[in-house]
Amino acid sequence: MKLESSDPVVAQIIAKERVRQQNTLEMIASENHASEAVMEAQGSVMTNKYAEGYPGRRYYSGCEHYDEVENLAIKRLCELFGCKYANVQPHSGANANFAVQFALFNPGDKFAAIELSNGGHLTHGSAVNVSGKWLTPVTYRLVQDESRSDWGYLDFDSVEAVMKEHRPKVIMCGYSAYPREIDFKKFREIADRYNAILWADIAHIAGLCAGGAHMNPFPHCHVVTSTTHKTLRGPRGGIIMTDDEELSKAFNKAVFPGSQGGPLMHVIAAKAVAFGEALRPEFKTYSAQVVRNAKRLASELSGKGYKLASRGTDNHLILIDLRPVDADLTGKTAALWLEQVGIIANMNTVPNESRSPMQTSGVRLGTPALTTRGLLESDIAEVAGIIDMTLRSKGEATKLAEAGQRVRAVCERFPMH
Ligand code: DSN
Repeated sequence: MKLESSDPVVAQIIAKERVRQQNTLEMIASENHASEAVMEAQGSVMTNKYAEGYPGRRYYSGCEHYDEVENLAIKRLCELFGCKYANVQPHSGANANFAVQFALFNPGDKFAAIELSNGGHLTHGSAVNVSGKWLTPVTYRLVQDESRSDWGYLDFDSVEAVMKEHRPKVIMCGYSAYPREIDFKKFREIADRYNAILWADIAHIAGLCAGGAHMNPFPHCHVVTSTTHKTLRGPRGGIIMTDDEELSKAFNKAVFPGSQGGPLMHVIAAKAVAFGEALRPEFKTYSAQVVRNAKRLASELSGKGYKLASRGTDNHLILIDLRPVDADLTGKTAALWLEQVGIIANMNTVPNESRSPMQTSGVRLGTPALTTRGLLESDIAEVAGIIDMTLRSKGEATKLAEAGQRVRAVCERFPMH
């Protein structure tokens, strides 16, 4: 029986969410709109089966089509990133990272990662995450000196210094709020000098790497983890990739039976669809446009007086420091006003943050979802104008209402498919 007849209450909630997505501009840098084909695979009969184990080595009968779809997902993913081995079973990016840590480390082992306040992720050694509680992160940072032209860029001197002092067995790179290109080759040179494993978490930029709009982590990184639902535009999930056969065996064991049970085979089917989409030429065009749109957003907002982390962007996101425009405006209030007008964004800490992570002085904005809806640079200029109007509104109802009307006009021009 169709959902609408069997459970109209849930059907209505889903219908309302569809309308919300249609009527708002999604600018959370880690979100996107998956295709109908991805959602169809995810909502299919593939949800009905247990398939613990790996293709050809399952614990339950009846897995032939699950083997087929998982092998296809692996093959497409390896082709996409030019690597030899992949595990497509992690339920999320955090699960992928946990499995890699479970495979590589003993409790207490050291690894180098960026300071969380400089754009890292909870799973990269935060004190409240297992990676910070059971392991020993030693941290590098971004260039702090604002008189330098590379202010806000990765500080490779601090990476080298942390390797020299602590000799961790792993260097992690890849970030949640870093607007610049990551030089994986340079990281590898440092890793080689200290005989360390180089691990990139490309959750945010995976789609840009796949589409050629960002340097590919292969062949430079020994291990690469990612989510599949951000710039890669697939279903929510995680992946692990490597060129090293021994490491790949260790990661497979760490995913199952190490840290997960039955894989989400309907999600793996949807991952296969998304990887297939990302292999098409249109995806190259998409990822290049994501970056062009983010660059235009950055230049428009800079031109209106906003301070941006690292003064701009090379990828899909920008980080605005609100303090020079309005010293009293917190990231929390800014995100609230933006939501009121129909622009969905998140508050974020900024370099030299003076407020708590629950208030922040910044807002993070991304262009992956708007680009999926078809917005080009000139449309992004209009969006930047609306953002400016909202952030300078002081919360006045008439100004927010006018900004809201402008958002609705943009939404109507770009229907969600
Ligand atoms: N929550 C994701 C983000 O927004 O960057 C990272 O996991």
